Amino acid sequence: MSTFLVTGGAGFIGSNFVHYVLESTDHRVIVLDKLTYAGNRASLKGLPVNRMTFMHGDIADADLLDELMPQVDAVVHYAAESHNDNSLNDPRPFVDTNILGTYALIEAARRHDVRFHHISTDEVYGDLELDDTERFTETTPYNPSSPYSSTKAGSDLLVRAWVRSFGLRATISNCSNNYGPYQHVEKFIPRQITNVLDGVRPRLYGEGLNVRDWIHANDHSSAVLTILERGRLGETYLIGADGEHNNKAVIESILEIMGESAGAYDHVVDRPGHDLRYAIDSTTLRTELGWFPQYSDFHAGLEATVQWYRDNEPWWRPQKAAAEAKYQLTGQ
Ligand code: NAD
Ligand code: TDX
Repeated sequence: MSTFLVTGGAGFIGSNFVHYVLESTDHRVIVLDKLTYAGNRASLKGLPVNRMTFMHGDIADADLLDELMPQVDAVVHYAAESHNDNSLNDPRPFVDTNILGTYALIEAARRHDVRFHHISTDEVYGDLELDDTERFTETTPYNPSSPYSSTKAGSDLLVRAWVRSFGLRATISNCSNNYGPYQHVEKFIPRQITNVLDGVRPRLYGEGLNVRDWIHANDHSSAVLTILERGRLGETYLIGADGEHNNKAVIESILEIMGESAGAYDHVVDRPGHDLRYAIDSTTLRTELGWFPQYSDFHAGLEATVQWYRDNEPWWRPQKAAAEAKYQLTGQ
């Protein structure tokens, strides 16, 4: 039995990981979360209090980290500013949390010799052409496009340097786009589902031909746990579930699932610098560590996600107006 320090455990993917670990193992979890606009304690409701402790705080707080590190066997670092559109409007918090926050954490992990797993994104590799058969691999050169993805790339490079220079016992994973319960309504899929629930037409950026490689958050969690259990120190693993779909097709599926006509959406102004296509080759993780995704039917996963947002309006409603007010400023 181990104790994990899960940073950002009140956010979308972090909270899914906490649920997954507490349900499928006997490990304990300490969540460290600053509760920014994206953090929500309600995402951790109902979890066993004897195995999960919540600590409200900033990953950049070195004194707090010195208190927490002796209590844990590993850090699983999800905390980040995570939304590309926000990073275009105000990049500063991205530099603070994603770069300086990660720096504070790896320094603390080094001081206390604690195993570290860094959660990152496929966006560090930039984008692929729509008609390209290539996918990202562990050796694809870094080429981030947005303030968000460049700060994630910077944090990955810090972790790699701490491994090489200081022997930090670390692994890194770069995952594709996640969907599932507890995702903030600013993000593409929950935004469109909750718009339809509110009688508002979904909003597609540009022509909507951009492709994302969707993976259910539970599959991301099982992959991270596999890397914590069997990953080779110093390695980077790509996590993906072969779920490429363009945005237009995703909106049409949501509309179909929710009983609306396929064309009942609006095109809005495109995202500046909008990455065209992401696609992950996760062969290393599958062949070396024996991981496989369980949620291979994207349409069924989308149906379950629509149902989750139907059933959990008290969870998302408090965030909806503020998220839409931000989009109004950019006409999106
Ligand atoms: P999210 O925005 O839903 O959650 C982020 C969490 O981090 C929130 O609970 C927030 O309160 C917390 N946080 C932010 N700054 C903090 C700080 N300084 N100190 C402590 N806590 C802080 O994000 P998410 O979508 O769950 O993403 C989690 C991680 O996974 C990020 O590192 C992101 O880059 C990565 N990732 C996300 C995706 C995706 O599709 N969403 C895909 C690949 C990788
Ligand atoms: O209203 C919208 N309409 C639209 O067409 C929104 C919010 C988005 N989009 C498009 C932009 C993207 O092509 O949908 C796609 C997905 O958008 P986001 O949910 O903002 O995700 P993305 O920018 O792809 O980044 C996500 O995946 C990688 C996460 O937010 C990142 O944290 C992760 O690293």
